[in-house]
This record gives sequence, structure tokens and C-alpha cells, in this order.
Amino acid sequence: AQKLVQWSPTDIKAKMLEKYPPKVARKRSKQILINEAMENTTPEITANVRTIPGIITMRGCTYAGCKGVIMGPTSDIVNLVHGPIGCSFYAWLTRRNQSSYTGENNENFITYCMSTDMQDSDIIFGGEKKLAAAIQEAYDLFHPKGIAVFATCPVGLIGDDIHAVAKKMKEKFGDCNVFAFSCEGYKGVSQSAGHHIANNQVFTHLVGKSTTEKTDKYKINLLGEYNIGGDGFEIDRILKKCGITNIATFSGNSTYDQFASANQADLSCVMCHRSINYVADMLETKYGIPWIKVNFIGAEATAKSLRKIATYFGDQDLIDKVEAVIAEEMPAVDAAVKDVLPRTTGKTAMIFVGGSRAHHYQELFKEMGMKTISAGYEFAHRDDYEGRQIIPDLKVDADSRNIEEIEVEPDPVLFKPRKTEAEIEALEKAGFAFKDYEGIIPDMEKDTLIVDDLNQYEAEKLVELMKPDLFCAGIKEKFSIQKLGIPMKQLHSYDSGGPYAGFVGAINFYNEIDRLVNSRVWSYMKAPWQENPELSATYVWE
Ligand code: CFM
Ligand code: HCA
Repeated sequence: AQKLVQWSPTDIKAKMLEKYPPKVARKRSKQILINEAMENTTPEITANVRTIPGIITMRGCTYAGCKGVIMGPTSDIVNLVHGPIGCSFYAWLTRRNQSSYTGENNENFITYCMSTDMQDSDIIFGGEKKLAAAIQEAYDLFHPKGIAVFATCPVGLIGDDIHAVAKKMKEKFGDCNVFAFSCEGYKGVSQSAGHHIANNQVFTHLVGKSTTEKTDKYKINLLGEYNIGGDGFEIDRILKKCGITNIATFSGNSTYDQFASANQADLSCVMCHRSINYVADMLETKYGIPWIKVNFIGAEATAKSLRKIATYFGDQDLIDKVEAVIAEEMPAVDAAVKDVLPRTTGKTAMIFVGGSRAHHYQELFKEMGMKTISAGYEFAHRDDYEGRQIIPDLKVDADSRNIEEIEVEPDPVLFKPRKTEAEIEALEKAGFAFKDYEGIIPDMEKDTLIVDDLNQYEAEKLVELMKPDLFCAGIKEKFSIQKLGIPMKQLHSYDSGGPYAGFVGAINFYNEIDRLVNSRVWSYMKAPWQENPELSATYVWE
């Protein structure tokens, strides 16, 4: 008979590292943390560093973060990729950008895949002429408000000056804003550098360029919400019901004019801090728009975020309206939770996604009585792990390598603080936290395992050792995990489900996860360790 021993998190960490050569194990060890939930010292996890060559990372590249993530979901800007066709083909709707925009002449370019289709001769002789011709062609065909040009790896290597070409074409057209992004895939260690590059250029070339004045009451920007699975549609529905005007979403279901008007908002609300904090900070510095951290993943989190927005504005009418909306929406949510709880309570989950969902989704699981026993980010920085602002040390922040920091000065004409210093101080004194953003370390329970830049090998090892009831990650992990007999939920693409944000989204999520973790189909699978059992221990997490 096999002896059942209980593995501690320390055993599991050791087992994850045991196959590595000593140097690799030493490096990876610093990216695997047994959580103390900040009980003793400040925990330190190494993050935002280069993946060790040879390891099959879950990460994407800088171009993916810039072109796919930040600029992808914008409807009326032509996104033109300068590079070999593969880069553009890969980025063709893989991020499932949804849009409700029809525009004046149906100018919704989201479904297109546009590229200069560089050939070897362009690599040898230079691709600038080809780029100028492609910009001209896009202009002649569509007459768009804007054309965005994205550099792929070879462009940086051969030295094509995409910014000069963009500038020349912009001047030539006069009525079309052409701008470029030096987002070569290798520019940083992950997608994260691409977010930074995108944020800088959006701020430089788009924000503040609108000529239409926004006169609504309670104007907010929703930063870091990308409308995956229609999340943005559900959030907009709720905001509208509350009487809050969302004038710009960066960048779900967004338009040229939304970016261009963002400087007119009263308040910026930040969902995914990792991908958009640069814009939030620049809007605050240049235009005096304060930002708060919000989260619309989870019904409780949604209610809390709405209350926070209402508290910031401080008008009793708005506060009452928000309470009425919460009261109207919550009964359906409560009924759905009550239904699933007997079947989901005590189930365990693992979440490994990009830079913010690995903590946002823990809220939804908590509402269902589920525990997240291990989680981590592909590319987050230490502030996302620790949940507090750490002073960025540019020397060690690999994201900042090769990225020209743009200097943002307060604009003496445009800087109109939305609240006086005294008002801000009074809010803070009353307990209003502007930047109380979450982090995985303080949010997760003691003895959970937090892993940065988890790779394919470690993912399978973790599942084998801890046997969660559910594993959440992306498409690259989907099938290898399912083959281990563990249900897998994609939290990037939602496996074509969703929305999961807001109140309606929470209900969708409870029902889908309930079906997944309680389906018997997984018990028919035989994982390698079941067919060939060599293991004599199990992980028990109370
Ligand atoms: Fe922010 Fe995102 Fe994410 Fe992200 Fe992404 Fe995404 Fe993600 Mo995929 S912006 S960090 S770069 S929440 S695309 S919508 S799902 S890895 S956790
Ligand atoms: C990206 C986009 C991605 C990939 C998702 C996945 C997304 O990082 O380039 O691996 O399943 O959400 O579409 O994160």
C-alpha cells in the first residue's frame, strides 16, 4: 500500500526545481514564492526579468503588447504592421477585439489584417519606401482619421525610420494622423514593454487632440479595460444605468475620438493597472485628472468600485443612484451564488495569466467559495505582486530599457485640478484611497504558491503535485493541462464565453465554472501519473 504523506509548499517548490541545472534552479527559485501574505518581512519576488533561454515561457513579445493589446481594440484607426507577414497574421484577431462601432461610413477596421509584407529584398535594401506606399494605399482606400504603424523585429534591426516616414505622410495628407510605434518584439522582456511604448505614443499623438467638448456630468475614463468577451459592454451598461459617463475606454471598443478626448474626463478609473498605469499618471500630471483603482471582476468588487466613483464625486444624487443600481442588480447575483455554492465550495483553482487577471479573478472564485492555491503573472512587475507602489528604479526595470521616457510637464493652460487640494485632503482623511490597488501577495492566503513567468514544464509539474480542481491560463496551456485530466478555463479568451465583468458577468462565470469543476468527464481521463504511478504523496491544503 502506498503511504500517504502530506507535501508542504516547500516540498513542492523543491520538486518544481529539481530537474533544472543548478544555475537555472537558482534563478527560478527567486521567482517562486511561498506566500506569507506579508506577515513577516516584505516578501520579494523577482519579476519582469528575461526568461531563461531554453525555457518554454507563456509570455508574448513587446509587439504583441503594443499592437495586439493596447492598439488592437480601436475601431477607426488603421493598424498597419511593418514587417514580414507572419507577425501581422499572428495578431489577426487572436485577441478577439469586439467593437460596437459602426462610424460614419462603417469605418471599422478591427477585422482587417494590414501589413507591408516585407520580403528579403526589403531587409537588404530597406523597407521605408514600401512602408510609405502602404500608408498611401491605406489612406486612399479608407480615408481614416488615423494610421498607426507598428515595427516588428527586423525593422529595428535594419534601422528603417518608421517615425520619419509617418511624419512625412501625416504632413502630406493634412487630414489624417499618422504615427508609429517602435515596438519591435525584442524591445523588452515581455508584452509589458509594448504597453509602455503604446501608452507613450497614444499620449503624445492622440490625447488632447479632440475638438469636441464633452459636457456630461460625472465624466470618467476607464483605463485598462479591453472588452474581452464583451466585458466592456457590460461595464458600460452599468455605468450608464448609474448616470456615469464613460468618455474613453483604453482600449476596449474604443475610437480615435475617445483617446483624443480623455483629457476632458473628471476622473480616471484604472482596471488593469499593469498595462495602462503610464497613461493614468500622465493624465494626472499634465491635465490634473486624478486616478483611482477600480475592479469590475466580481459582483462585490463591481459594487465597491461603483461606490468609490460615487464617493469621489460626492453628490448625494449619484450616491443614491449607485445604491439603487446595486440593489437592483444584486438579487440575481445572490440567487446564482446560492445555487452554485453547495457544489463549488472548497474547490481549488490555479490562475496564471498576464498582469492583472491572476488577482482580479480571485475575487470571483472567493464569491463561489473556491480557493486559489497557486497563481502568478506572465509579465507583471513587483508592484503588481506587492500591491503597493514601489519607486521604480529605472536601472533594474527591464521594461524601461530602450524606451524613451516622455517628459510630461503640467500644462499651465490645460492643468485644471478636478478637485481642490483641500477637497482631496478631506476625501483622503475620510478614508478614500485613490491608489489602493491590489496585489497578489497580500491578497492571497498564507502558504499559497506564487510563481512569476510560469513555464510549460512547471505548469504540468504544479498540476501533478497539487491537483487543483481547475487550472486557468491561455491557449498554449489549454490542451496540455486538459490531457492531465484537469478542467482548464482560458482567462485570456474566456474560451469564447463571457462577459465575466460586472453583475451579469459574475452570474455567467459562476454557472460556467460550476459546470466545469463538477463535470465527470475529467475523471475518465488518465493522467501520466495515474497510468504509471510513482508518486507516494499528495498535497493537502486547508
Ligand atoms: Fe491587463 Fe489585459 Fe491582463 Fe494585459 Fe494580456 Fe489580456 Fe491578460 Mo491576455 S491588458 S495584463 S497584456 S488584463 S491580453 S486583456 S488577457 S495577458 S491578464
Ligand atoms: C498576447 C495576447 C493574449 C494571448 C492569450 C493566450 C490574449 O499576450 O499576445 O495565450 O491565450 O489575451 O489574447 O494574452
